[in-house]
Amino acid sequence: MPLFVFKVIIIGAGAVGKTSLLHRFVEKSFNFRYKLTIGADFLSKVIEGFPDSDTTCKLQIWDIGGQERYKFLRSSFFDGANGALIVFDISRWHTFEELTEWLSDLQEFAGKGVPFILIGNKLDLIKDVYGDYDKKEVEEFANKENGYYIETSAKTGENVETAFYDLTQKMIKN
Ligand code: G3D
Ligand code: MG
Repeated sequence: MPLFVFKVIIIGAGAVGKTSLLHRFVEKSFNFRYKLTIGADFLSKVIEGFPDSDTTCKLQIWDIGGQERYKFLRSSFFDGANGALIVFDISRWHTFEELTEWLSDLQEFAGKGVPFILIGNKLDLIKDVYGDYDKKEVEEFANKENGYYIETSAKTGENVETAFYDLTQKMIKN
C-alpha cells in the first residue's frame, strides 16, 4: 500500500486564477468566499487509487496568495516543494512573460529538477483572445524547460483534474 505525501505549490502572477484552480480541484467549485488570499495558505487533497489501485497520494497544495510581490518571503514558500503548477492567464499575455522569473525562483529555491506543469488558465475566455496568445511558443517554452503545457479553466473545470493528476504522476516518477 504505497503512500506518497507531496508538497505542491501554485505560482504565477496576480489574478491569473491560482486560488480558483486550487478551490476547483479540492472543493469542485468556482465561487468561494475568500478570493483574495492573504499570505500563504494550503489545502490538502487525498487521491486514492492513483496511479494504480493500491497507491494513495496526499497532496498538500500551497497557494502563494499575496506573496507575489514579496520576493523575500518566497524562499520559505518554495522550500521542500515536490512539484509546482506555474500559471499564467491566456487572456493577459504579459502574465506569460513573467513566467521565466517564476521558473528561476522555483529552480533556485526548490531545486533544479523539480517537476512542474505549465498552465494557461481562463481557457473559457479564449474566444475573447486576439493577437498575442501563441500556444506554440508556450509549448516550446515548456518543453525546453522539461515541463509541459496544459490549458485549463477554473471556471468550467476543464482540464483542472488532469493538470493536478499529471503533476502527481511526474512527482511519483521523480
Ligand atoms: P490568483 O489567485 O491567481 O490571484 P484568483 O487569482 O483565483 O483570485 O482569480 C482572479 C480572477 O480571475 C477572479 O475574478 C476569478 O474569478 C477569475 N478567474 C479565475 N480563473 C478563471 C477562469 O478559468 N476563467 C475565468 N473567466 N475567470 C477566472 P474576480 O472578478 O473575482 O477578480
Ligand atoms: Mg490568490
